[in-house]
Parts: sequence; C-alpha cells; structure tokens
Amino acid sequence: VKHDLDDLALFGGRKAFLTPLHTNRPNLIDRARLFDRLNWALDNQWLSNGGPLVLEFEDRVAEIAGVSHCVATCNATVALQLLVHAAGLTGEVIMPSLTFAATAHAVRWLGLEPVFCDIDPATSCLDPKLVAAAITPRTSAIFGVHLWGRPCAVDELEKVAADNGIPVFFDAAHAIGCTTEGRLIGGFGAAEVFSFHATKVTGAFEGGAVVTNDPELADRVRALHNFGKGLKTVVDAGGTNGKMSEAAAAMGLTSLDAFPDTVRHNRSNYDLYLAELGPIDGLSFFTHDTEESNNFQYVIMNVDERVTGISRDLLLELLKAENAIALTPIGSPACHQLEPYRSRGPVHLPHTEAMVARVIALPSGSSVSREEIRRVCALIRFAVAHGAAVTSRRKDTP
Ligand code: T4K
Repeated sequence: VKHDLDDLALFGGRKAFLTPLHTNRPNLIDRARLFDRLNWALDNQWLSNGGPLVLEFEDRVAEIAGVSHCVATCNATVALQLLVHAAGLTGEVIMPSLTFAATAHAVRWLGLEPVFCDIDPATSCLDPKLVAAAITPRTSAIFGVHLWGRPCAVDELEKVAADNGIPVFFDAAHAIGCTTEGRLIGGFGAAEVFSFHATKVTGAFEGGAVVTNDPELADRVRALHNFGKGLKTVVDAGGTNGKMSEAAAAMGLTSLDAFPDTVRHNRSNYDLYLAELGPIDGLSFFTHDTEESNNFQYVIMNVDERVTGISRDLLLELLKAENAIALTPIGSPACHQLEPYRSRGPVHLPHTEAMVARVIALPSGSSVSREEIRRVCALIRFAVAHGAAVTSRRKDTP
C-alpha cells in the first residue's frame, strides 16, 4: 500500500511486486494432459508433416471458428504470407496501421506494399469508408484486423471488397472465440488467420492457422505450407515450410481444453478492472458487447492526461518500477510510425495516432489472480489521485 509519493518505487520506495507481473503471460493449462499428449506423440513416432495431433487441432479450431477448413501453421505471420501467395496478391494491400507489425511485415516481406488506413475510433478497427477511398488500381486485397478481440465492421468491409472485385482477409490473431452480431469470427472474408503464440488466449508455444469456407483456397494454402506438394496450379512462390509440429499441436489442444476456463477467468479479471477503475475520472476502458462472445484476453485502458494529470507513458513507467508490467498494447506504436514504413513517406492517421498515445494493456489472463489485479488497481488509483504531484516530482528526479 502506498501512502505518499516516497512509497512509490519510481521515487525509491519498495516495489509492490517482488517478481514481475507480466501482461500477456501464457494462460494456464493442465500440464499432465500436455505431457500425456507429448508422450503419445513420441510413442507414435510421427512428429510433424500433418500428424494426428495437428489434424485433431485443425478439426477443433475449424469447429470453434464455425468453418469447414483449417490449415494449422507454424505461426500466424507465415499464415498471412501463405494467404498472399495462395490468393496471388500483388501491388498494394490496404490494412490498418493500428496492428502488430506482423500484419504489415507479412505483406512487405513478399514485396507488396502495405497501404495504411485510419481506424474508426468506435471500433479501433479499419474505417470502411476510408478503405473505399484508399482503393487504387494497384490494390489487390484488404486485410482487416480484429484488434484486441474487437471485431471489424465485417459486413461493410466485405461490401467494399465486393464492390471493387478484390478479396478481404481478416487477421484474427486476437479474436478466436469472439462473435459479431452472433456470428463467429473465422468465417468472414475469403479467409481469416488465428495466432497461437504463447501470449495469445490459446497458445501452442508458437502456432497459427488459416480458416476458410473456400475449399480451393484451403487446398492451396495446405499445399503451399508443405513445399508446394500437391499444388494443382502454378504458384510463383513454389512453396515454403509453414507446418505446425506435433509438439505445438499437443500444446494447442491442451490450451483449447482450457479455453472455457481461461475465458471465464479473463472475464472475471475484466469485470474486476472495470469495477475498480471504471469510476475514476480520466480512465476509460474498451468494453465488449455483453450479447456477444469474447475471449476477454486484452484489457485495454485509455488514459486522458488532461483529467488524470499523469501521462500514459509516466503511468507505465510508474507501474513498471513497481514490477506491475503493463504495456503499450499491440498496435502502439502504430506501423506507420515504425521502420521500414516511417521512412517511406509521411502518413497522417489522426484517429490511430490519438489512440496509440493513450492506451495501456493491463496484466490479465488466467495466470493473474484477482488479488494481483486489486494491487495493480490500487497503484493506478494512487497514481491518478496524485497525478499532478507525480508528474511534477518526476520532472525534478534525474
Ligand atoms: N497479427 C497480430 C494482430 C498480432 O498481434 C500478431 C502477433 C501476429 C499477427 C503474428 O502472430 P505470430 O506470428 O506471432 O503467431 C509478441 C508475440 O511474439 C506476437 O505473437 C504477438 N502478436 C505480439 C503482440 O506480441 P513481442 O515481441 O511484443 O513479445 P514480448 O516478448 O515483448 O512479450 C510480450 C509480453 O508477454 C511481455 O509482458 C512478456 C510476456 N511473455 C511473453 C512470452 C513470449 C510471457 O510472459 N511469456 C512468454 O512466453 O511479440
């Protein structure tokens, strides 16, 4: 408990947490089940190349996404690249700048140009009207991103794509188990991509998946992710190695087993944050429609410095000093503010820039307890209650 500014670790006081409380820690799984699966795979002596655990994982992911086809991959970045090849994209791809660099890098790596488009601040995802205005003869696709598990305006984006005769794909790295208007994320656009990185709601150590209802596209992705074996038509890329291993699938399946518990835990963390910090002037949260399903993996808080007297950056610094490792969330800084895109010419995206300057991702996930969250909230309450004083003392502290 902090009573005055001297108690803050930022100014030499004792840290609130002895060991770092990380944001995006891997969610808890049943280790015995994981080890059983790993032992089974070792006994089975089939460790990669479409083994039985990968096939089971693909079936389970397709079911969660409500689609007919799933191709599991080594990560989501490669899954995005596979889609670029499978769909024969060229030239420009329109996407938000407010996303993790992987979305843009996947396209850039293959020599295409990501064209960054501003968001609708209400959704924090692509603004379909701005997307329509950004289309040029060189545009070959739209990549929407369901950032922080908040679904894009899928119908509007699909309409813009159809009107222009190009496909739309969705980077759903954050959005497994989420719905929009009761429809599951996974079945929108030509295909969607999930990530099963360790920090995601469902982890496979590293992993990704392309999900789609288009059998031909699924076949092409499946062939491309295994050196092009079985390709029915010529694809410039030939093929790559984007396969998921049996070990990753063992972890992914065990993590999917835990998914309902993880979501329940995440929901309770999210409700607790809202109850503890929601009433504080100057702090607000991205909320989720209670009629929809969500995985609640990301708890994103906005800091309005004009009200709190403490900036987002200083609040992060203060929390980090206490070992309560909150982060600037995925998408902050935005892609157009990062190399190699920044040097390619100035782009001004006012809504994106305003949002990245004020958001914080708070520690959540099933490895974070309610008691830890209460302590994080107590720190934030103290920091905001003394916002101006903390700011002025920080200026005087070398
Ligand atoms: N599209 C979007 C919208 C994405 O967010 C991502 C990835 C992708 C596509 C591509 O997906 P993958 O190709 O990765 O499947 C991490 C992840 O590597 C990346 O998967 C994720 N998004 C991105 C947002 O975060 P870093 O470099 O920011 O992670 P790092 O090491 O700084 O860790 C972040 C936090 O997680 C820290 O608080 C520490 C904690 N952590 C991390 C790991 C790996 C743990 O507590 N345990 C761990 O094992 O990229």
